[in-house]
Amino acid sequence: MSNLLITGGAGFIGANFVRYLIENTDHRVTVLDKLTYAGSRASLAGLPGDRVNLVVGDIVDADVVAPLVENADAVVHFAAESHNDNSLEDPTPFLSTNIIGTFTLLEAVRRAGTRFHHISTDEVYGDLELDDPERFTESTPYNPSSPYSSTKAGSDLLVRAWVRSFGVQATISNCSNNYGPLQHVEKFIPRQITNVIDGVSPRLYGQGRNVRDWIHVDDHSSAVLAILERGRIGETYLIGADGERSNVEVVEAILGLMGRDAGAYDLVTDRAGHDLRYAIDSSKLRDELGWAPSFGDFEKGLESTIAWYRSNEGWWREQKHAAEQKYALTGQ
Ligand code: NAD
Ligand code: TDX
Repeated sequence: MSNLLITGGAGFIGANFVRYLIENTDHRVTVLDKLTYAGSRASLAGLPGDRVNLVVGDIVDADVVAPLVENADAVVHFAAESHNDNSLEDPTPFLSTNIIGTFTLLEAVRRAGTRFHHISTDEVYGDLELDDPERFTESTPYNPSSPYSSTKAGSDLLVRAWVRSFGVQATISNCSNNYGPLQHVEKFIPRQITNVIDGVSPRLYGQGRNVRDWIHVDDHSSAVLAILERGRIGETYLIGADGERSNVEVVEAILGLMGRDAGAYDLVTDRAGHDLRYAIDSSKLRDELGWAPSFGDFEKGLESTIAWYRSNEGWWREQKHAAEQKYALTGQ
């Protein structure tokens, strides 16, 4: 049994990863999370107290980070400011958490000699044309578009440099868009599901033709565990499940599954610098580590996600109001 330090473990993907670890391994977990607007204790509710411990703290704070890293066998680093729209309104916390926070963790794992896995995004590669036959691979040049994705790109480059210059034992994964339970309602899929529950029309940016490559969050978790256990140090692995859909297709699917007219959505102001299309070629992960996704059917995954939001209004109701107030300011 190992002790894992999971940063950002009270957020969407981190909390799902902690749940995945508890169900599928015998590891013990310490979560380090600042509990920003995006993190909540409720996302860790019901987990066994003898295996999961939450430390509320900031990854930028070296005094908090150092002892936790020293007591861990490995660190999996999810903590980030994660929402593109927020990064357009105020990039400041993105620079602090995503860049300085990652730097602080890297310095701690360098001193302690601890294994490190860095969670990143396909957005570091910029975007693709709708008809481009190529998809992103590990050798696609970095070309981020937003304050969010540029800070994630910067954090990836820090990890690569700490591996090369200091011999830090790190791996990196860049994943496509996740969906599933416990995702903040500021994000596309839960925003539209909770809008429909509230009798409000889904909101599509621009013409809704942008394409995202959707993966169920549990498939992201199984891929991260595979890389942590069997990935080669210094390597980057792209994680994706061949789930490309245009935003309008996703909204039509949500409306259909929730018993509404497929055309019952509104087109609203587009996102500044809006990336057109992301698409992942995950051959390296599949061929080298034998990973494969379990959620082959996007519509089924969407159906269970809708069911989760219907049954867990207590988890999202408070954040819904605050998120919609923010969107109202930008007409979105
Ligand atoms: P999220 O916003 O839901 O959760 C982020 C968590 O980090 C929250 O619990 C928050 O409280 C915590 N946090 C923020 N700043 C912190 C700080 N300074 N110190 C400690 N904790 C802090 O994000 P998410 O969607 O779960 O994303 C997790 C990671 O996965 C991020 O690194 C993101 O870049 C990456 N990623 C996300 C997606 C996606 O589709 N959501 C896809 C690929 C990669
Ligand atoms: O109301 C909306 N209407 C809409 O059309 C919202 C919130 C979004 N959109 C569009 C913008 C994107 O094309 O939907 C798509 C998905 O939007 P987000 O959920 O904001 O995700 P995205 O910007 O693609 O980034 C996500 O995936 C990569 C995560 O938020 C990032 O953390 C991750 O790195």
